[in-house]
Order: sequence, then structure tokens, then C-alpha cells
Amino acid sequence: MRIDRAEVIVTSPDRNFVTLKLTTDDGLIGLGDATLNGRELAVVAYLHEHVVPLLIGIDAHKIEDTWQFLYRSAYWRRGPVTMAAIAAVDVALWDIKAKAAGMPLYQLLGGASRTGLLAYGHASGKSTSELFDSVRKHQAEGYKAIRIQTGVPGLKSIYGIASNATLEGNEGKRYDHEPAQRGAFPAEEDWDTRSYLRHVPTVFEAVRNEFGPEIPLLHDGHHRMTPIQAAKLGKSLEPYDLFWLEDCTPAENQEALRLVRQHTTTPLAIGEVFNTVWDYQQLIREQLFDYVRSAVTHTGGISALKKILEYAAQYQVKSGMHGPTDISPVGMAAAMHLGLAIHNFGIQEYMQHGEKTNAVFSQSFTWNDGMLHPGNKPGLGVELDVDEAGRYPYETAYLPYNRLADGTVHDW
Ligand code: EZ4
Ligand code: CO
Repeated sequence: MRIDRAEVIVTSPDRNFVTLKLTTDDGLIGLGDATLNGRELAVVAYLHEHVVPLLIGIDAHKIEDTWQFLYRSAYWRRGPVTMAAIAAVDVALWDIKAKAAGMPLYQLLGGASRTGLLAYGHASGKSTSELFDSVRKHQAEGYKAIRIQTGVPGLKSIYGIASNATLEGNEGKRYDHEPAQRGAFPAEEDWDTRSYLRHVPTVFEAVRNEFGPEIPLLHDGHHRMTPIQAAKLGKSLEPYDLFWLEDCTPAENQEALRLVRQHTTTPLAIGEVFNTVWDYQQLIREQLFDYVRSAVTHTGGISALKKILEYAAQYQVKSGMHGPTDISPVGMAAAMHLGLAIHNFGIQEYMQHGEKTNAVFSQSFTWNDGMLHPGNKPGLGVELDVDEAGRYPYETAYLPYNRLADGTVHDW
């Protein structure tokens, strides 16, 4: 069973997606997600110019060998572009192997360790009443765990407040490119850490008073705090019993979490911008956090993320895979198969793709009573309609960036 064809498909139904499609000489098709939000075309070029030509003729059964070949033969290791490209190949090969075996992929990863995956969605609002409406809407959709993001008085625009998310009638386009925005230049947002630190605990208090103590609540700090600021936030949120506080400090500095950890029992999640196990080495070994945020798509695929999660399991660190809409349905399916199989599953982020995306990618996963399941079709359970994909050409879109009141660029 050899790779006969390798195609890179770029489509923008509700947002940009990059998909690798491998076809074997006996006609099996494997899909892999290579979407890197705001830098999509860099991965397209990496795949087109430097990976696709190497894949033709290789034995499609050799997943580990192909992974090691792509990683080591490049010489230049790691990095989001390289690892997204390798991830796409890895996932496509797993898809092919599972189809060849006639099994859903999770069976090849060890079989199901649970009946379904607890998932969380994103509630947000500029004001508390808008936020409450958004929480209720998510509960009505079945969500049993909810991320809370809020506007901050004095700040015009802020991460995590979906521009259309709470508006009636906008369901079809509510995650149109979110949080990236169409345009040739990144949108500018404003930031003030002191206002944020003052405001967020009052919002969590209001949410707990309104919705009770049981519902798991999450919050994303999106890399904006210093360690001591993050420690202060973690401490002030302790009464509200968060499931996790995510990316409280910039993720490049693993040591930052040591200080945060010394001050607070609020569980910590980090890693959506990481791309290899080396980004986690100290964090896992020193038990400085609780949830691995990596997506299959950005971490070298199922083979590599499974190894990271097995390492994490030895230290009671669990999965909390990244699942925004910029992970394609192919990437989400890979996450669900892996999450179902591993022992140390924690929670899965699940925003919902729009109707156009679902028409391009037909999917077999189920969403029942707050739980995801990847379904039981052979392989990943996702098919790509290439003609439908062709109706939506790439659109330039970037993630926003932040400036402080005095004009200084800040982490976004
Ligand atoms: O900013 O997916 O937890 N989720 C997040 C996301 C990320 C985007 C980046 O592409 O932080 O909203
Ligand atoms: Co995040």
C-alpha cells in the first residue's frame, strides 16, 4: 500500500483551512489537518515544496518511520509550520491505516477508555447580562462545561468576546474567522492588566451566584500576565472553583508557572502554541500545570501528541486539547479519537463549525448531552468534498494584536 497522490487543499468556507489529502495505490484516502491560523499559506508552501514530493511511493503503513524521517531529515526541528505539516501527514496516514483495518481510528490507538468526551464551549459577553445569556444558550445546546470570557470596563475590544456569538439569527456565521478577522493587517485591540485583574473575579462571583457551584467553569488569560499577576488572579479566583485557568503567562517561559504554582491552587492549563514535547519537558516533570492544551494539528499529529500525553500521565497531568474553529473538522476528529483512547483524558474544547464548513467536511462524530464521540466509521470518519471546497478560495485573515494605552505592543 503506497502513497500514489498527495494534494494540499485550501478552502475558506467559514474560515481558512488547509487539508492534506493522501491517496494510496489501492484507492484509500487519508486526510490530515494542517491549518495554522493566520499563517496558513506558510504551511501550504512547506507541504507543497518540501513534503509532498517526498511522500510519493512511500509505504503508507509506515507511520512512525515517516514521522521520524520528516522530523529528522529536515534537520531544522520543531516550530509551528514544520510541526503542522508533519501532523497533517501523520493524521492522514492514521486515517488510511484505520480504513485499511476497517476500524474507527480509536480502536488502533488502544480502544475506547470511556463512552464519550466531556466538552466545553465558549460563553462570552461584554456585559454580565450578555454573558449570562450566552451561558444559558450554551446550556441549552447541551454544554456541561463552559469557558467564561468577559468584557472589561474601559477596554474597547478584548480577546474571547465573539463579535456575533450571542446575536440571534447569526448562528450560521457566528464563528466566521473568529478570532481572526478578514483583512490585510491584524486588527488592533487594547489591553490593561490592572483593570482586567480587578474585574474578572467579580464576573466569576456573579456567574457562580447565578448558575450555582456545580458547572465546571474555565477561563483563558491568553498569555497576558506576568507570573506575579497570574498568581494574584489564580488566588482571587479560588473561591469560584475553576476547572482551569489557561495560558495565564506567555507560554515560551516554562519557569513562569513555578511562581504561579507556589501561590495558587487554581488548576492551570497551557500549551496551545507549543509544538513538541520539549516545550512541556519542565512543566510536566515539575508538575507545574494540570492540562495539556496542544491540538493534534499543531503538535506533529496523533503519534507525537500521544507520546506527550503518555509522559504527562505519569505525573497526573491530563489532556485539554485545543478545539477552536481554526482546528478543521479533520483535526477535531483526530482529537476525538485520541481523547477517547488515552487514559488521562481531561476535557475537549469544542466550538462548533458553521454550516458551510460542515458541507465541505462531512463528519461522523456525535454530540449528545454535552459529550462528544468520534463515531464508528472506519478511519477518522471525515470526508472532504473537493468540489464544495473549491467554491471557497483562501481569504487573507489575521489574528488581532494588542497595544497598551501608551501604544506599547502587548501579548495577545
Ligand atoms: O486564540 O484559536 O483557547 N483558545 C484560544 C483560541 C486561540 C485561537 C488561535 O488561533 O486561545 O481562541
Ligand atoms: Co486559549
